[in-house]
Amino acid sequence: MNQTTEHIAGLLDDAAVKAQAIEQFAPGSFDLDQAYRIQRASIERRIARGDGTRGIKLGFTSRAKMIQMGVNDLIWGWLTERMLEEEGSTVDLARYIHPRVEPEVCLLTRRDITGPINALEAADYLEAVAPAMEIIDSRYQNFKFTLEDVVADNCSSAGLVVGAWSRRFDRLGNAGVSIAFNGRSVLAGSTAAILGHPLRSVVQAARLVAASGHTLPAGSLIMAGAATAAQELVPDAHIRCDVGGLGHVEFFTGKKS
Ligand code: OOG
Ligand code: MG
Repeated sequence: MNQTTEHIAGLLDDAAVKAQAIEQFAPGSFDLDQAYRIQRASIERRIARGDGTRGIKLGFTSRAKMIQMGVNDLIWGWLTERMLEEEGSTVDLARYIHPRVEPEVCLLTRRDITGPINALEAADYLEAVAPAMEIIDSRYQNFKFTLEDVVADNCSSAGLVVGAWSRRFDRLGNAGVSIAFNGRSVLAGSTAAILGHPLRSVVQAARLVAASGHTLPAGSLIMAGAATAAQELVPDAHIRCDVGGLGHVEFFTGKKS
């Protein structure tokens, strides 16, 4: 691993730890392959501090997200134990730089994923599904990045809140999703926006992880990607996400620090 990969991983990791944004890298500083190596090197730093990988997330699985961020390729990053925020708890916004929330579904695997799988096989690899919210927090100033930048930054992963698990896989497709802040709806859409059907996120996850030379052990989480654009979190609020047929998930934000 060359110096630059480690160096850039260190800058991004520090930014996350200190909750302080850094400047975007100069265009062409690294290509996509190196961006994924930087991403992994930044995760290794978390692991060295006692954190552990818990699964993966997909990004830009919906048009709404691609349009919001001006980026148009599927990306993936790692989820770790310490990113898990407890459902119903109060999230400390001071841990984040400029957090945004996204309505998602989370899938729990029941078999090791060691290579590509197809859409018909996907449900067979799953133990359960839950309504979820992802808290993304770009380590770049003003949430501005190229595809390479955001991949190096572990795809803005910062937190996730997962609701109750069920085996209602039949309810996954075209379910209405919404997020409300203090009872007022701020985002609405459908799980159909996630690659047409969230089970396709499992297919893509398997393909991408296999291509990277990694495997996903049984019991991994897969965040399917946002169904809508992301919304900036505000302090002192009740945040609730409803996913039709799957239930809801909620948390609170703390006072401004
Ligand atoms: C990148 C992460 C995108 C999603 O669900 O599409 C993502 C970002 O927008 O900062 O998590
Ligand atoms: Mg997301």
